Amino acid sequence: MLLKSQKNIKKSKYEKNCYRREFENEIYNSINVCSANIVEILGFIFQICFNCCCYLSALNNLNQQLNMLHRRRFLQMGSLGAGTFLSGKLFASGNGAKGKMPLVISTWDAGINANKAAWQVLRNGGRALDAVEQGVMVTESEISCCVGLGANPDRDGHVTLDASIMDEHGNCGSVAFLERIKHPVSVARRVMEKTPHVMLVGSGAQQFALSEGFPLEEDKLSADAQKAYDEWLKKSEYKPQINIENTKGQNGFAPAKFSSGAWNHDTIGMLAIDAKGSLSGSCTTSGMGFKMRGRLGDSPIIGAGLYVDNEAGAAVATGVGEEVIKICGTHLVVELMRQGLSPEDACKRAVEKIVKRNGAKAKDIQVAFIAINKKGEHGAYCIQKGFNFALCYADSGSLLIDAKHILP
Ligand code: SD4
Repeated sequence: MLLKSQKNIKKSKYEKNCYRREFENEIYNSINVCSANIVEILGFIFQICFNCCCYLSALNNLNQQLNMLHRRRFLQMGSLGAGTFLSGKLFASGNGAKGKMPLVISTWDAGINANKAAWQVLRNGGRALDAVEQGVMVTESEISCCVGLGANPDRDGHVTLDASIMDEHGNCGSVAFLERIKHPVSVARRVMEKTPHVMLVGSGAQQFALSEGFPLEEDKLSADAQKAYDEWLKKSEYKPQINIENTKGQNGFAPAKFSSGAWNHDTIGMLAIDAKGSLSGSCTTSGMGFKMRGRLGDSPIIGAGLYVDNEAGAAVATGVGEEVIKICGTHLVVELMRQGLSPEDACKRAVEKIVKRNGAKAKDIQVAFIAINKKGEHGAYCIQKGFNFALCYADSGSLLIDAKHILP
């Protein structure tokens, strides 16, 4: 009996051991199955993540390619003259947040008076072309001033005048080396409107002016100009003055100020955009004071001293004309605006080009550009400190603004 029960006990121990081993095996197996599944699941998740990354990077690439395509198309449109598209779009936005229409800007402080006359035309819905002609005529009429017959003569003692004008249709006219005619800008307009030509010079320009009814003025220097010329003759030093303000009235090649108190600048350039969004520009000058007889600067040369393209913008230059001619300055500014640069950036690029090609000599040169684009935004830039321009877009009058400069 005892033996039997002992056997039973043994058997049950044995069975228990068997059960335990079986149970352990099962657990072990299920752990194996589980871990295999976990590895499989992780692999699956990894695969999904990998696919997502590939998909996102492909999307990103596609996006970049689309952007580049869009940008290339934009630049092409600018340079190929699809300015029509640009201007249409911009003009449709009318008086944008930054741009103003109508608006007039002109070079130097003499621009304040000139802008008044131009503004009268613009505020009454007049054409920008009439505004830029009538505006600078005011400066041409001032006797103690920088432009027109009251200005400084050439080194032989004769006042010779250059002027140009350009309208919204790309028509242009200019006169150069014109003597004894009070309003060269109006003669330039007649060349544009009444002849098949763009430019008339010297006695031919004078003959044309007389045939158009412009009176022949006296061959006499203004009191200020006579005084300055007598002074200049003492040394007869031929050294063009770059920036009259920088002389502080001393040791200047030409007197810094006229007896009227006006600064002795010898050019006015004016740009306007009218209520219809049409652009025009004008430029009139006696050229550099005490220049060589027969010398022409940039002012009568279309694309140098003045350029207007109604699809892109308008620009006018002042300063050492020779430097402006060498880079076709105002044409460059307008083309840069067509490519999307702001008027200020376009003017800056053009003066940078002059500075770059002159190297160390640039410190002796002053050139400034002013510009407006189709939105009525304006801008200016000059090589060195001292250039300012007058801006008018309201009855309250003009603001005189110092332009930014490249050199200190
Ligand atoms: C010229 N650009 O005859 C003119 C001079 C000028 O202010 O602008 N003076 O070269």
